[in-house]
Amino acid sequence: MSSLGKLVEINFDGLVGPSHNYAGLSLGNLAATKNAGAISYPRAAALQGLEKMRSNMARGLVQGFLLPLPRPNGTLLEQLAVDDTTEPAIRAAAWSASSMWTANAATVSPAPDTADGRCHLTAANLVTMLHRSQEWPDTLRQLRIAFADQKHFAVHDAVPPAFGDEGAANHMRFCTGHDAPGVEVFVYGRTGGKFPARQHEQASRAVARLHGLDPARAVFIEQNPAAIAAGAFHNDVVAVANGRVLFAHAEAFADQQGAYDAIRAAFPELEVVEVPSDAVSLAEAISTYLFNAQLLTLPTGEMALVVPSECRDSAAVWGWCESMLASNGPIRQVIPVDVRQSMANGGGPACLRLRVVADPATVDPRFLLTDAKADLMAEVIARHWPEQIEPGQIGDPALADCIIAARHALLAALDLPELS
Ligand code: SUG
Repeated sequence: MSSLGKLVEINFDGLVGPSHNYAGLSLGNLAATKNAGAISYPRAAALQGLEKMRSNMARGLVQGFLLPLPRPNGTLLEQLAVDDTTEPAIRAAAWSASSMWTANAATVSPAPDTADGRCHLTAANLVTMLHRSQEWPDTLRQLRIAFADQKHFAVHDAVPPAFGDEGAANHMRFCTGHDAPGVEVFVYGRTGGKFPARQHEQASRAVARLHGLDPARAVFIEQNPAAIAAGAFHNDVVAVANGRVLFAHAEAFADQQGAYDAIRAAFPELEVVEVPSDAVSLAEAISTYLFNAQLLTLPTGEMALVVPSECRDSAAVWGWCESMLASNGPIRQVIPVDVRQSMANGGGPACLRLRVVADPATVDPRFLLTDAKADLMAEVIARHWPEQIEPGQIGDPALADCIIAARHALLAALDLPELS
């Protein structure tokens, strides 16, 4: 067993890349399909994400980040022999900034949960969607730099493509404290509905084995097929966990009571905060992304729910949040944040971050945010990120040059030449 320093949750947010656009590539992701063809604002999008990072850091939390992947992806364009006759969506895949949603970058098992006492990360293959399937080799490269310390981290290749894996978006961890072993819950979908089930049970089981989890502390639960059909393409659209708390919609799981019982059997301290369907319908939960929230333990010990500002615009959702706060439950604050550019592609506050429980001193410091670094990033974004991208510009060589140069400017500013 390695010696464990002070383990804290570090949120690694994906910085929104300069090619951020609305191409409508994700079937089953209602926001993304609805906004297909809209004009995107990459600069505003990146600054919104950075503001979220800054506000969490200002609350005393350790904040990390992962950087945009190289786009347009020349390898993918070549592999698909993209030419003037190719459908726009195929070309757009190679331009996607989807790596911003780092909840899909990997699944993470903190050191106290694993057989060898290291924190394990498995890059997610994301095979269900073309534009996301190109991410994992570059994500892996980045994870291997950020978590290069092999005494404390083990970074695994993605599981084979026969089994779709969408990473931490379908994974929840319960614990009484980060130094104690937790219980890890994997939520998978079954195919057959009108939209793809993106997380395969066998991918989840392989990840649990790769990470050396104790089978008594790993729970596998089926997502409600009705939730997938209603647009919950990942479990984190209808449920989120932190510490002892599971915050979930009443229709999140195929067998709701069975899911609670299975988690409680492995983790008796479980506290469920369930939102009933008559207070917030599945459709309203999905359009506001109430559950795609960051459920954070603040340094004071209080739990706060960082929700998209869309939640405040919904009378049903905001009313429910207010009554929850009045009821004196475990969640003591609800904090709206504006990530509307990401939301329009189906990515809320929780999609934008990968949680890694680790001693910050063991992480490559170039991936940890400071106020000065945030200022520097904001300057690079303001100078280099396109203000807007219209759908017809995807494929434009001048725009491609601008996007490539923008990313390189950021890598230079952050002293990460290995990623160029
Ligand atoms: O994979 N959207 C992403 C959103 C991911 C949200 N992540 C979590 N729930 N954790 C997706 O569907 C849209 C891109 C486009 O259509 O251009 C997109 O990929």
